[in-house]
Amino acid sequence: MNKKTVLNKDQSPFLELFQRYPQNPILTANDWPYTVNSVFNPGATTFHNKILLLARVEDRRGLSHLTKAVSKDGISNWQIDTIPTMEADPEKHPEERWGIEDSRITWLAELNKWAVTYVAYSSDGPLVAIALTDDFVYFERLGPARPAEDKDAALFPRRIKGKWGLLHRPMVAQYAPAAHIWLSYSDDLIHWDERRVVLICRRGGWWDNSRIGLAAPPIETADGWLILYHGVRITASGSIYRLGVAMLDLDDPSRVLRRSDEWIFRPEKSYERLGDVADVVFPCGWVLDDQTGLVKMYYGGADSCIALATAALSDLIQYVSECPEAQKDAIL
Ligand code: BMA
Repeated sequence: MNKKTVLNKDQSPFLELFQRYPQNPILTANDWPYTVNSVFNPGATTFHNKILLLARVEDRRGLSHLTKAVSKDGISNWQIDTIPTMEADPEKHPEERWGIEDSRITWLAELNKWAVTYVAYSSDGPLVAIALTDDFVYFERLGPARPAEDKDAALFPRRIKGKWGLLHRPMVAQYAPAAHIWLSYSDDLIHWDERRVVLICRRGGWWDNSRIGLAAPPIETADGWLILYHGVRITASGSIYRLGVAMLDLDDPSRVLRRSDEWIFRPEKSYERLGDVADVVFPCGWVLDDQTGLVKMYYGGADSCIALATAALSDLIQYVSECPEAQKDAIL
């Protein structure tokens, strides 16, 4: 356990960094302007001084698309597109045969555009695709960045040593059944190489022992790149998706400086424990308010709804700075 932790006195005797919005969930299928099965796992960003979510919407066939919801306070009065914002286009992009899922949004100041990394569900399995947009109406698809099977990807907001960096989670036969977080670099956001492993699943009884994946895009801090990731443990009654944090070196993000031993957020509430897939908290976006220093984390609950939890960035940084140095090569 960390020496110092942040106590959420109002909610539980446990040590909590993130505080749930009491009226969670903030968005469900019932809020949608058209008929859907579920809404969950949204990417998130700031857009014209509002919070924009790009929700994963699963239709009643079981296939997903992305639809945006915009709100001034990021909590209520969501304006939701009345038709899908970004739909799979399997004719032009065969890799999107079975839909598009789980967006992560990064503002790229150099291009004056947002990059949306998303999962294209191809007939070979899920793969990582990237699109650029400046209005969240038209999306310029750059095509697959990584072949199947690969997902949980987000870009760093700026070039590192002249190259774009992408964190992602390939399934690599050599390391099966575990799945780790990797880093690839590109000059042009289209051709990706120099892949290297960054964060590994821990073995044995750990909470993140079977699969891990990046949750939200990295946040740049003076101490390094702060990342949030989900970790899966498979149990006799199914998988549990929980969250951890790590700090990566600013100049070489394949170097993990610190990593939480303990999970920092887990399914507890009924909307996280019960749904289409039980016991899942799955963030794809967090938004930092520069004025208040608060991070709003948007996450899917049990693959069925969208919920919100907030933490002070300074608390997250302090917490991770007291975490152990990462044992990168423990498994490989
Ligand atoms: C992962 C992704 C997520 C989903 C989670 C739990 O593999 O497919 O979209 O929320 O499983 O079902």
